[in-house]
Amino acid sequence: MAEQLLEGKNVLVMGVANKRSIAWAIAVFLKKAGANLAFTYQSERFKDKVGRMAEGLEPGAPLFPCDVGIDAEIDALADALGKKWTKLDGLVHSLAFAKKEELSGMFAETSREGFLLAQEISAYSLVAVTKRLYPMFSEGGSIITLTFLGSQRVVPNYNVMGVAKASLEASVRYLANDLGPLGIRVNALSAGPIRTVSAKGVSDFNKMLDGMEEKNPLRRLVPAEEVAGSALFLLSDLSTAVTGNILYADGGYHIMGV
Ligand code: NAD
Ligand code: IMJ
Repeated sequence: MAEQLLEGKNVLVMGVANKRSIAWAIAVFLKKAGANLAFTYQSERFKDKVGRMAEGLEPGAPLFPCDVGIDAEIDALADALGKKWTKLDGLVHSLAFAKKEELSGMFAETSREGFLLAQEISAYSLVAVTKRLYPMFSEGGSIITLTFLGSQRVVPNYNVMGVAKASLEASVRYLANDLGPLGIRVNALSAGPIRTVSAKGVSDFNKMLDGMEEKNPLRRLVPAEEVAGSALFLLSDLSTAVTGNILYADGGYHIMGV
């Protein structure tokens, strides 16, 4: 059944760095559902690795560089993708960045530069990429981004990223309103903590994972492969009535009080 869900659909996946990336787990799932995939990578440093992974999953899959901090690279991505595909049906935005020094200690110590950088890469990038790519969604489609509960609640050390994710989630609502008339849906998927490069080195991460597992209604953490199931739902025609939503794929953790 899931084999047919994305048959004939073209989906661009942004944010694969390695096999642990949430974007990668999503790509693997989308492929199983029959999607045609294209990938972007952040910089030369990731080119060979992401290229090999993409080639293994889908031989000949289009692959483009795109540092979302550089408008010219987003323009070049849109041009290059337009030459490969005549239409786009799905976009996975799975990337974020803040300076490491802003992700511990007091949020009150956040620098102006660090605040703006987190906003630029982690929130504005969704707007920037959508702005260039929505004209390619000629038959409508679905855009998803990845977010985290730290946007709504204070999560220790998440700091400037929490504020950037709040901005990202609000951007999802404004984009959903703009693009709804074109049949393009925009949603965010709020994942629980997952051990990826982006979670590496987070102070007390292991302690936090233990605490969250105990408190979680499902009494377990949710791996990227399960988040991918919700991504498939949001990208497929099963969710044609869903837009502007924040879907929690966190085992229910977000409902808990104490
Ligand atoms: P990851 O490190 O594998 O992915 C982050 C990606 O962001 C990388 O591919 C990196 O190349 C990309 N990136 C950073 N700066 C960029 C730039 N300037 N231009 C282009 N790409 C850039 O980690 P992940 O955990 O898979 O993170 C993916 C998304 O999931 C992020 O938005 C993150 O906030 C979100 N998320 C992660 C968790 C978690 O616990 N790991 C939980 C909820 C949400
Ligand atoms: C990140 C920092 C602090 C607490 C955190 C996280 N918790 C979780 C994460 C509790 C789950 C991971 N997460 C949800 C993210 O969105 C991570 C974003 C991120 C991570 C890094 C680490 C390396 C770096 N910059 C980063 N920028 C963004 O230099």
